[in-house]
Amino acid sequence: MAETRAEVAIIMGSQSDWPTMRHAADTLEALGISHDARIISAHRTPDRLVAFAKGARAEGFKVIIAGAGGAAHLPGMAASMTPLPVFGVPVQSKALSGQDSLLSIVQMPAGIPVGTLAIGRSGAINAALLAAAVLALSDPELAKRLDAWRAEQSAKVAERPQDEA
Ligand code: RP5
Repeated sequence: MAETRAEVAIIMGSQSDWPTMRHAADTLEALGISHDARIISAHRTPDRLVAFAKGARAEGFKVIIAGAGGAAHLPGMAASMTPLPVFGVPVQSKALSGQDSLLSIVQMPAGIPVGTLAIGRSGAINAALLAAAVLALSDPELAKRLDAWRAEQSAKVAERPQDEA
């Protein structure tokens, strides 16, 4: 497998996950972290999953963010086939509001970890920030950008609430 320039892989089970997972991509973009987003379904494209997960380290990825909804096997199955850290994002499902996704992703048996984030947009953003924190351990310039991102976030919070316009 050819080496990619991207440090973070964002994988998701369906096109329908993109409105959620694009928040991870946007956050990585804001931090100047290279990333590559792909649709890989544990159920519909299992061969694609095996090829990706087994080759992810050789491709040059350092962290994988995996989002899925419903019977969300994608993060766990990916983690079972790669030594890279995998952060799972439970996508909010229509039927059960993402509680199915959350429980599917978070309840990994001992031995194969998936770092599980919150359901939906918050989880997608935080997965990117967690990926950034991991990469920043060996990238001082990224560490500075991450500090600046957090400082900017703090600066945006007003001290007192205001009436809505
Ligand atoms: C999962 O099934 C995907 O991650 C998605 O969240 C969910 C529904 O997929 P679609 O039916 O919208 O393609 O595999």
